Amino acid sequence: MRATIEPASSTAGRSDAERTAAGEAARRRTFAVISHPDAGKSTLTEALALHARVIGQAGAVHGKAGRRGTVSDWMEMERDRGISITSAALQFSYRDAVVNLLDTPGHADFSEDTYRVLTAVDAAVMLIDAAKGLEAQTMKLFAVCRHRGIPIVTVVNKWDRPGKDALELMDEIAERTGLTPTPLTWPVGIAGDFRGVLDRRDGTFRRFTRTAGGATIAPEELLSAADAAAQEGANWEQAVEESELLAETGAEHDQELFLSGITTPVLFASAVSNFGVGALLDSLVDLAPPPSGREDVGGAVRSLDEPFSAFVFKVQSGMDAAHRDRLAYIRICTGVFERGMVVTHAATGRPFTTKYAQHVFGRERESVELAYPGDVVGLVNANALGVGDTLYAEKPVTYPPLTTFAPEHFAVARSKETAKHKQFRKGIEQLDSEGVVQVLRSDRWGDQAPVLAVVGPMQFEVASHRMEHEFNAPIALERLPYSLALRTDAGAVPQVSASGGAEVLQRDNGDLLAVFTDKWALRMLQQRHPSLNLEPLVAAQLA
Ligand SMILES: Nc1nc2c(ncn2[C@@H]2O[C@H](COP(=O)(O)OP(=O)(O)OP(=O)(O)O)[C@@H](O)[C@H]2O)c(=O)[nH]1
Ligand SMILES: [Mg+2]
Repeated sequence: MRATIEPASSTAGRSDAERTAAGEAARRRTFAVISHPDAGKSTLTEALALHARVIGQAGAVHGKAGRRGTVSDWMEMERDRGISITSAALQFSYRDAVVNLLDTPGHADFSEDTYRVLTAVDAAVMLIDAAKGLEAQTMKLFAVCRHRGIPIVTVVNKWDRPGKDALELMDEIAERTGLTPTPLTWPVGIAGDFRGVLDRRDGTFRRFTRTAGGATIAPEELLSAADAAAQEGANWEQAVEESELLAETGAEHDQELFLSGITTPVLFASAVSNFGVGALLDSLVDLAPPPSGREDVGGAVRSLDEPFSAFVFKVQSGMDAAHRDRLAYIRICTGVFERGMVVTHAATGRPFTTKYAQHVFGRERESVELAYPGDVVGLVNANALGVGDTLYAEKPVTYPPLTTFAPEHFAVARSKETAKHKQFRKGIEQLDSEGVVQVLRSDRWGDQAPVLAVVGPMQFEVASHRMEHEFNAPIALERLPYSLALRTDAGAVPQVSASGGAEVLQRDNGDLLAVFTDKWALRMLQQRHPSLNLEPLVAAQLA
């Protein structure tokens, strides 16, 4: 079954006077769903969309018989493997709010994509697998959110499966992240026997009912504490006792502490059965911060009511064989966006006409006429726009550029079929501009054999797959032994090139990268030539 997407009508029921940028921003909630691979982000994204009635039926990632793929994992490779390779955006209305939700890939190899998404959101939903607790990639993402001042709502997912003890999980969060968990809901029934949740805000019991395959909204019954005690007995008693224990340790929600990144509200859920999803959506609307003004490169804040401004956090093409176009995803920072408006591309000073603007989710597209701060909009055929670029109307502004991660894997790419030279060139150029891979060149390898540089080797697979299926130019990759890249300048080229286990490669924009097999090759060169200009890049794990 195909999903029917009904994007939020962002101005429904409002008078013109109320439709100011600041007024509309106040009801926007823009957040990313992040975690270690496989914790259930795409499944939760789907469940949230289902709950907001944006789609009629939830799918599973591995299109099980009778259930289609999740809406956000649209790429063929994603469906085959059941993982997310690239982020996806979804907008919907819920209560009086407009929610912009970004599902991100969990795999470390695609962490640059996740990182870019985190520059475009105001809050994050961190998923923890109830059985696994805090995993490596989750810890890194916690650190990124902390560094960027992004408040985190934590969801303990997969409570329908046997897993850890709920109190132990709270200890783990506190000890390993330094954030104080302040559960909003508390599970009734141990992991594997999920009866419902105790709503700690009013003491009621939200009992869940299983639906066939979890494909539709799970009905919730609201029971008073007395009824819950009578019907659930020991399970309820235990939840109440644990909740009281938490209260004694001060684990209560405090909005200020949450927004300043000291505490994290926690909810329990089973995304695949649609349990606890309604409470999460309500909490996000009630607690997640709306957009606020954004700092420009100089540190000055442009406020929400100033003229339109936005920045590109993602570029993607080939999303659909039927739409072979290039999309630049912008996050609107200030002002009102109207489709067709002519804005300025800060990097070049050139005008850019926003003729085709869309909300994109999976394979569904819907034209956007008006958008406000916090909204994510896909600009079609935005060939001039690159990741990190600023767009503005009237009053100039440039937002800080996005960090490029240091590549750690390198391979020479060659066309398998020499006759497909043109397609090869076009495809490589496209992958470079999207940031799927970084493309480097040097005299040593020649123009026909660019070097692809990536953070994680799965990016090579995506590049090969897309070169073959999208650009019709299959490639052969020859791995190079380098693992370390530093920025350098022309003055250092002779010394680096003459040194063992090293060479200099160039990006299309002229940037020079010195690459080394390992830190010893680098140290040897530095010992011999201490004054060479070699600047470290941001390491993926430190971003
Ligand atoms: N039992 C159970 N399984 C779940 C739940 N949520 C998701 N899953 C399953 O876990 C697997 C991974 O789910 P995804 O939603 O693809 O996970 P993800 O976090 O998006 O994974 P990546 O995008 O690759 O990082 C799938 O097989 C889901 O069906 C849950 O609440 N309970
Ligand atoms: Mg996913």
